[in-house]
Amino acid sequence: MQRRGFLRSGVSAAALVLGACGTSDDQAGSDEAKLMVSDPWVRTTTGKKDPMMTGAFMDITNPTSEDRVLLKVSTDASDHTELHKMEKVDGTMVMSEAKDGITVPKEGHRHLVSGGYHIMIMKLEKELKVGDEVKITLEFDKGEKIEVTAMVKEFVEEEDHYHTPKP
Ligand SMILES: [Cu+2]
Repeated sequence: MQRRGFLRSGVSAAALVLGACGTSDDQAGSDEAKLMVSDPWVRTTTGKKDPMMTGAFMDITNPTSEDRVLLKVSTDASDHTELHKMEKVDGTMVMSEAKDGITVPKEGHRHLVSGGYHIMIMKLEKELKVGDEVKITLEFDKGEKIEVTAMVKEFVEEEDHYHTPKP
């Protein structure tokens, strides 16, 4: 009963996100610069070779005067996410887990893209169709959590990024 399994895990993920929101102590009126996330989206799994996994992409802006690190991500689409990086090793793009997290440089940006650092959503039990929404919660090194709603989209250039360039 895959479907029932999905419903259960979906509910527990949503509860976790709510719990996280309840503990945040927002300093209203503070002029302290804050991390920002923009343009989040998730690649559709419709018609993909491996519909159990996909990537999430976005831009993270760090206006503060210190490097910050994205340590953990959770979603309401699956309980299984990883932070990944892609690097060129001997001329081939290789994907691996970013075990130390993803650094967002001070007074700078980090673009999460399919050919670089990105978020991997795994063990999906439901198709993510174009137009669906996925709630994503990002956790950073100083404990702040940012929740965003990512739209599911098609990514037509994917082959160019994920596959080894032709010799
Ligand atoms: Cu990946």
